[in-house]
Amino acid sequence: MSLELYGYGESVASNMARVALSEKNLAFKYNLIYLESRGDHLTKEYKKLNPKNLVPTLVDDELPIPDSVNIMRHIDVKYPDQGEELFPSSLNNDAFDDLLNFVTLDESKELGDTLGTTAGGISAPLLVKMLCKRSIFSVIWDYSTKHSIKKRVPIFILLRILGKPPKSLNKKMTLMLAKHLVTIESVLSHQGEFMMGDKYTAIDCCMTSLLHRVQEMRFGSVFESNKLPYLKKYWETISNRNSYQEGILDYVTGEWEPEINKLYGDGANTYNNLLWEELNRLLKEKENVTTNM
Ligand SMILES: N[C@@H](CCC(=O)N[C@@H](CS)C(=O)NCC(=O)O)C(=O)O
Repeated sequence: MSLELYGYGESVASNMARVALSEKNLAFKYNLIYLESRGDHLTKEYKKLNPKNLVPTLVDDELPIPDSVNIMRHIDVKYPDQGEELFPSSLNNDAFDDLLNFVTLDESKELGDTLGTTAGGISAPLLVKMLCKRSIFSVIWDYSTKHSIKKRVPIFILLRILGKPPKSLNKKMTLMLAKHLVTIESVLSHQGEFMMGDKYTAIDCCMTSLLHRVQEMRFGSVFESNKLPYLKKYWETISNRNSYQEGILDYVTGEWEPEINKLYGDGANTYNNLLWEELNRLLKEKENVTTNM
């Protein structure tokens, strides 16, 4: 058995795959692929492994498997008796698929439509900081000649030219984050330990990565408040599993942290108040619906 993973530390999708590998107790050789700051994912060699120029990619005995969800499915089929069962056959139903779609990072979906794509969206200020480590010329050249997802090219170039994301994007992603967190709170009101109830699944691998991103982007007050009690308890549960340390914290490159400190100092995300205004509004709306029923 030889497993190799290509990924980046501060990447939502790479974190999902690494959490899953840890939950399956699988060891692998790791290849760090720097994204916006160096463009390692845009090289010809890497494109042979991942034609979409995205991370992560797992290589299993020379077979490249791009995409975090495909990686999770592959290791779950190949190692059915090892670690957690990520796609339990007893949960093979529409509710599982819908929730999985909601928490994965799907490049065909609009930014903000799901919790998965929103986690990408709230990271925009950091992606720009990483892009700004390179000259405008090299970003324009690299992305326009080498990136295979053509609809992403003008976005990356525009972000590099502007030097920061437009306020309207940050605002929209914050409002979508509030909406999706309220949805997750409702899902977790079943009071089971995990997203699908009592059984840990691939959805929880994804959630570990998404909620880590919420924390990393200094929106962590949502895990401290009693206004979202189920979310608070859930974060406590998944962040205390070994896979959080082994799949995420152990792989942080350190590229983001100084930039996050420059943006927010010791404090919360600049949009944290907006997040709470929206959360309070949505929670009140939900309460009114319940009391009027
Ligand atoms: N559906 C893919 C999405 C992968 C993805 O979007 N990866 C991001 C990092 S989290 C990436 O490679 N971004 C680089 C780029 O878009 O240029 C998966 O789940 O693996």
